[in-house]
Amino acid sequence: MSTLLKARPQQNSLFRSWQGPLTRELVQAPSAHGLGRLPERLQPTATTESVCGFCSTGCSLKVHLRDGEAINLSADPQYPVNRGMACPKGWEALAPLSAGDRATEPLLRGDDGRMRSVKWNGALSVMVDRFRRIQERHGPDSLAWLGTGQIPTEELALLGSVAKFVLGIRHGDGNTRQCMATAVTAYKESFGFDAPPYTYEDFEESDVLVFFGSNLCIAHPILWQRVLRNRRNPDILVVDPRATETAQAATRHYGLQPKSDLSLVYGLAHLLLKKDWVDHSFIRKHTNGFDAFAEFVQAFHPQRVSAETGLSVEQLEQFAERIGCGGRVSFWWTMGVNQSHEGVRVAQGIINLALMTGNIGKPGTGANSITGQCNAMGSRLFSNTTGLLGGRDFENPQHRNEVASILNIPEERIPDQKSLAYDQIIEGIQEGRIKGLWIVATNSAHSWMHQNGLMDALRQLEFLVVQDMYASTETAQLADLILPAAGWGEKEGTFINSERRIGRVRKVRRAPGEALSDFSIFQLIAHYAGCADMFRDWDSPESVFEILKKLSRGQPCDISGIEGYSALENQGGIQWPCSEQMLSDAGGKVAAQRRLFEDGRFHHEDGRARFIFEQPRALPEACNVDYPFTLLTGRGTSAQWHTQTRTAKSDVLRKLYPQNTYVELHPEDARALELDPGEAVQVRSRRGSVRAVVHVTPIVQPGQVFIPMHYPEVNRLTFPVVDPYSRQPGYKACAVCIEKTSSKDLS
Ligand SMILES: Nc1nc2c(c(=O)[nH]1)N[C@H]1C(S)=C(S)[C@@H](COP(=O)(O)OP(=O)(O)OC[C@H]3O[C@@H](n4cnc5c(=O)[nH]c(N)nc54)[C@H](O)[C@@H]3O)O[C@H]1N2
Ligand SMILES: Nc1nc2c(c(=O)[nH]1)N[C@H]1C(S)=C(S)[C@@H](COP(=O)(O)OP(=O)(O)OC[C@H]3O[C@@H](n4cnc5c(=O)[nH]c(N)nc54)[C@H](O)[C@@H]3O)O[C@H]1N2
Ligand code: SF4
Ligand SMILES: [Mo]
Repeated sequence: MSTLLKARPQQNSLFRSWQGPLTRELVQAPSAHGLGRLPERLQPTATTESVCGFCSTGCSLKVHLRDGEAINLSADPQYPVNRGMACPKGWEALAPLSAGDRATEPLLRGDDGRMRSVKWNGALSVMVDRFRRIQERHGPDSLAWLGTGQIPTEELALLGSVAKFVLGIRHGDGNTRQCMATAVTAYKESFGFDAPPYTYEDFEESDVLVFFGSNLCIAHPILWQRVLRNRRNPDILVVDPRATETAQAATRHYGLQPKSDLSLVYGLAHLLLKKDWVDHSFIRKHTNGFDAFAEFVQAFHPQRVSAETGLSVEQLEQFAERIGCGGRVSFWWTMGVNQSHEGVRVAQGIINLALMTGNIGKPGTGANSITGQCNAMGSRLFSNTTGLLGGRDFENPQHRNEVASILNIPEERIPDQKSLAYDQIIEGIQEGRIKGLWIVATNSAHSWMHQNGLMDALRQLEFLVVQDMYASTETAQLADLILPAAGWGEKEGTFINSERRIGRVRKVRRAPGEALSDFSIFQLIAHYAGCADMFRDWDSPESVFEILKKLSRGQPCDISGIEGYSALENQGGIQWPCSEQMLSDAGGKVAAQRRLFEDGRFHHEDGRARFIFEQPRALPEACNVDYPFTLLTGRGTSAQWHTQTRTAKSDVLRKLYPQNTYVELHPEDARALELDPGEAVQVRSRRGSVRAVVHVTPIVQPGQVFIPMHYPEVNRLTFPVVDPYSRQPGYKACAVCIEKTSSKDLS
């Protein structure tokens, strides 16, 4: 292995980001930062385990209880995912539960515009009644809901079933659209099912790990720790326009131009073919469409790709060599790929690289999309939004028939068309077709693109219901009815993590005031809608888990072999699939780490994976003289979670990130604009403007700027574009300008 490739990255202090050195320290010595400390008089009397409710890593936390209530927690040393580690958010997971702005009673907006507390029966009768009247006046499709990937699977399935089968709301989508829709579509088309193939052990088993648009150190710090445990002295290649913490820790950083990934992956395929670093036998036996793909990439010669990506021909050749000669190669991607106007094709381009080199179904390999939210995968399979329960299709009559007979409901209750996607729901509101909206566990008014457009749409609604832990979120403030929900730690269920591992989530605290679990709220809504009977068997999360097992039987995500919650608790979570057949073949216990496609059989009817490709398209909003910078957005620190409704409530976490909105700007650009670090600027796009403090750093390239998504104004700037196949927003590139403001330093 060439020593050049193994060279450590530059250790330039200017590269230090806010978050950098903290991450490692926090994982290894959290108490030095005040995490996990407990006064002696408060020693616990019992301990239980629960999977963390922030990111999709799915770490298990040991929750220490006194008189049945959680008083503290620590990282679980036994769990196969995190092995005794947790990031700052995990250590502080209990803090947000005690926040002063928790929603503790239902609140209803009166005619005078003021919110007043109401009893649950009043709140839910009003909700059902208002929704019914809207449907009577404007037709059945005048309602919609927006859900989440952050509540247990049992709750998601109940929400999707009550909404579609009881309330007759056909259009439901979730914040997973903002996050995973691209990976879902890419996998379905390429593999025949939404099936991320890896197990976390692959981080430790690879010789070459390639990360596309993934800032693992910040967004999945414990997965990064798994990479660090790799004993094969791996090459770590990071493809990201920014020199992120992850890029700095890598052996190679490919700082490409934003949204030039498609050209890059085709250029790599071109070079692999030219050198014949290709697994012809795997391609012949297990794939379709390779010849057309090989023909297509002929046009992506290195000079062209160099011009389009900004990477040199030598860099491209080196990159291809690492893939072609590196041994076990695993490809990983996250939001730098998914959130793009052509994300599906980029993801499939990455899948093509894995297929053509035979890097799939073996240890240390795979085309691996890393999920984001704690239960994004549960939402993908069981939320009954885009897909019918259990990874099925609403448009497939046989699938509708199966679900109707498993659930014992009339088949006509199951819509025979797909739901509108998130952006189409918002468009429906703007065009006056959708009049009532129910938002559950997502903060759209902060997180959706082109915020000013979204706010106008939400204000146009006749009735907006927001079901959240907090009454103070940007979205809740616009609601006509707020339903107070219990949060993580206050309810039971399961999450599915990035490696398809189903893990237990437990109630370790009582919810404040009259707040109820989302599960209870959905049950009550079915009751007030007069359909409680239909859900008689859905009387607890554990009984819903049994229903999910039935719904999954025979599907690629078959979990019918999991004996129940106790099996999940005793075995450190269990990955899907785990069918009855697999269980009996394995003598009663399946292996703790399993990857998919070991037999080379994919989920298309002919068992083959497909090579899918398309010409790259131009950036939807290019820079010009008026808007000369490309704005990138994403995660800021390992201590901040999304719209900050939870993480901002922890005193410890608040110390770990800058309080004011900041924009990262390259030193050359700062010089040209005569800006000093810490100065205040306006960042302006064609849609809005944000005041921010300048952070001068070569982490960003000249001509590019970065603002973390955690600050409430960032989406005033973003450009409303979606990938045409996945309808996932392209949050990660729009044109902005930077203007000096006369106001004082904000820092
Ligand atoms: N601390 C923390 N952790 C989180 C979250 C959080 O809010 N806070 N959220 C969770 C969720 S839901 C998700 S989805 C994940 C997201 O995890 P990541 O996707 O890793 O995080 P991001 O910072 O959104 O984006 C990753 C990188 O994409 C890069 N990028 C931008 N444009 C391009 C491009 O055109 N090409 C390439 N190759 N890269 C590009 C950005 O510079 C950024 O460094 O994180 C999860 N983990
Ligand atoms: N510019 C830009 N925008 C982005 C992104 C980006 O990279 N750049 N990333 C996108 C991505 S990947 C994602 S996933 C989204 C995330 O966007 P959101 O989903 O809007 O972000 P969260 O802050 O996680 O919102 C979750 C909401 O649910 C509430 N909540 C938490 N737990 C519970 C519960 O158990 N029950 C109920 N009822 N409520 C609960 C929280 O208080 C919060 O209001 O943001 C997207 N937006
Ligand atoms: S890495 Fe993710 S799952 Fe693990 S403790 Fe941190 S937020 Fe929780
Ligand atoms: Mo996400």
